[in-house]
Amino acid sequence: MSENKPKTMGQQFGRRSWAEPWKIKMVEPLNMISHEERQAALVEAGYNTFLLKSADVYIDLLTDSGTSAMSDRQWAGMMMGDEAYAGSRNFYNLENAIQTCYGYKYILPTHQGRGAEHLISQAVIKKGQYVAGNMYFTTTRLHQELAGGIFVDVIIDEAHDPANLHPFKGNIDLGKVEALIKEKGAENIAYISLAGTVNMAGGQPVSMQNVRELRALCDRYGVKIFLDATRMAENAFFIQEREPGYASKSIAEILKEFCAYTDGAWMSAKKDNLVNIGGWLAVNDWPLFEELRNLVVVYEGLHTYGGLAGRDMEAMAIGILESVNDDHIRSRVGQVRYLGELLTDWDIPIVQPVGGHAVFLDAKAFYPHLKQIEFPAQTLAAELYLDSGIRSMERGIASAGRDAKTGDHYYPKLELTRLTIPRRVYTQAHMDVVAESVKAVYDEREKTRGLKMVYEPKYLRFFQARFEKL
Ligand code: PLI
Repeated sequence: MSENKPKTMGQQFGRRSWAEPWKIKMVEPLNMISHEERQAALVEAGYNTFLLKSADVYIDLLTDSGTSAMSDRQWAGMMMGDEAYAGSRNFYNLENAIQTCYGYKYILPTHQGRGAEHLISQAVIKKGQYVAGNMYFTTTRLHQELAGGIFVDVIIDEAHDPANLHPFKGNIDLGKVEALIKEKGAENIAYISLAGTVNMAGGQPVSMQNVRELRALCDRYGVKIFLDATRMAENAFFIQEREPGYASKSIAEILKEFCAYTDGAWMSAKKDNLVNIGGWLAVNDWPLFEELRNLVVVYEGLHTYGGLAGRDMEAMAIGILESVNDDHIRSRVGQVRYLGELLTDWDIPIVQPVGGHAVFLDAKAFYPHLKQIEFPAQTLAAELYLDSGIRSMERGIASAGRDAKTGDHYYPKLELTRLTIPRRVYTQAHMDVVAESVKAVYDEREKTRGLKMVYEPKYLRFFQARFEKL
């Protein structure tokens, strides 16, 4: 092993194998179509993995969003749906689970994460205000911009370097935040948009020390902090593993302590909370809650269902309690890490350290001969599908979109292809198959040509854009 090669977590910390804290009761068949059929499906989908039919996919690593397997308890909870229009008992169970695990006072359900992002952005951002965040997320930034906000990235510089081994690459650079507040004035900062873990950086965590210091800084200037809690349980795992003083604290304790430094949170429950649909919004401030509670009836549904069925809220309430179980999180992150370590052992360039929900292939290093405007990460996702029917997702220039003011492409430093692992769905053998396919595509990398975009929708273009081979 060369000296500069990043050490895997196993090499750094020693290794004892983990196993999933569950066994399988029901299975869903997988099907792999032929190479010729995959080639035709790819052309039909405009080389965009979002436009493939699920039936044409073998192992689906497009996203961890809404793709979890629910537990027997959650399925039983679905049968306990109280489908009343108002005041469903499942809402109160959900409210209780969020208050218990995340610690916020006032809760609203929403149909999914972006429903909550819409409401908080509309309620809190005044036109022309700045929103400072630890790297953008696609839907989050769009809702902030649609509300008139101007997003400013204040993540630490290390986050933009795929090879940097900083243990908390999701951290906020407090110097950048303070400089922004001083330059623009605290009254012109709508809030700090803090995400744990940071999706676009590779599922990288934020440390407790960082949020504690951020709180102190924001208190000095009277600035609010709202948390994107979508993968906060996974973030808590990294704090437990890496931050002094937290090794003997439970995921539940760490999660609650972290949230206590923030003024509220929005959630895509389709990730950490182990459901196929749902989201929520939670704040501690009553006047703000009153405004949000009023807005939710306009866009989502009454404040005790927010666009969800009673059964969905029940599954979510149970999923929240399961999501803070230490053994669950350890095996969940452990599976992602297992895949990352296989690829690291083969010298395949990925974002290091391996994050919480996905392994991110470094497409710039994978295809150094492709310019960024030839969509290396999109190309890699297409090649992987062609090789083995594995579906991944672009997280590079296509996802970054265009500057709303100038209309130019954003050219993000990170040009990544995400192998996102659904929770409790695939086995270790599936991870082996995935790693071998990535290796096969890597071995062919020098022959690979890029793509050009031939259709570009106005909003969140990566979902529906179409490409052709150069
Ligand atoms: O997909 P939604 O609307 O439930 O949630 C939006 C959303 C908000 N924040 C973060 C950090 C996300 O990752 C997120 C959705 N992520 C998707 C769909 C993903 O594939 O990563």
